[in-house]
Amino acid sequence: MKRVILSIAVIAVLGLTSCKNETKKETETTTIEMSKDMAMTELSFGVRGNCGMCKNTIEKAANGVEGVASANWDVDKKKIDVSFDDSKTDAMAIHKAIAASGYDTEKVAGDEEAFNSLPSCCQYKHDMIMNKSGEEKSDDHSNHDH
Ligand SMILES: [Cu+2]
Repeated sequence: MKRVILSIAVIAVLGLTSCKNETKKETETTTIEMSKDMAMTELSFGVRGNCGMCKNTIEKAANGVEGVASANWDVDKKKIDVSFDDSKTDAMAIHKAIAASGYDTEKVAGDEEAFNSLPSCCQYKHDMIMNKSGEEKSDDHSNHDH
């Protein structure tokens, strides 16, 4: 009878131990995921462009920079959202890569030769307002004279 009680006690202890281990593992995984997120720098800045083709060119240029995880250019706001690993690259490298593809950014003017070889529909106006907020866009619309 004592043996039975003892083995039940052993099973109970083992059960508790394995539960504790599982909890610990979960905590560790969460910590690793969090530190990965923290290493990524989010950046938004203005980039001039006209259309979906511009979007492809701009995003391709940004994604071509080593360390860039994602790039999304907004055709309405003339703005790009970039996520990058700041141990591998920096904001200026991304501005320069986009400018080299022919597009103006807030900090670097687009390469003239690359601009001239863009399809004519993509040859945006150099005085175009970039990095517009959503609010400004709706203001523009209400100011139209019909
Ligand atoms: Cu275009």
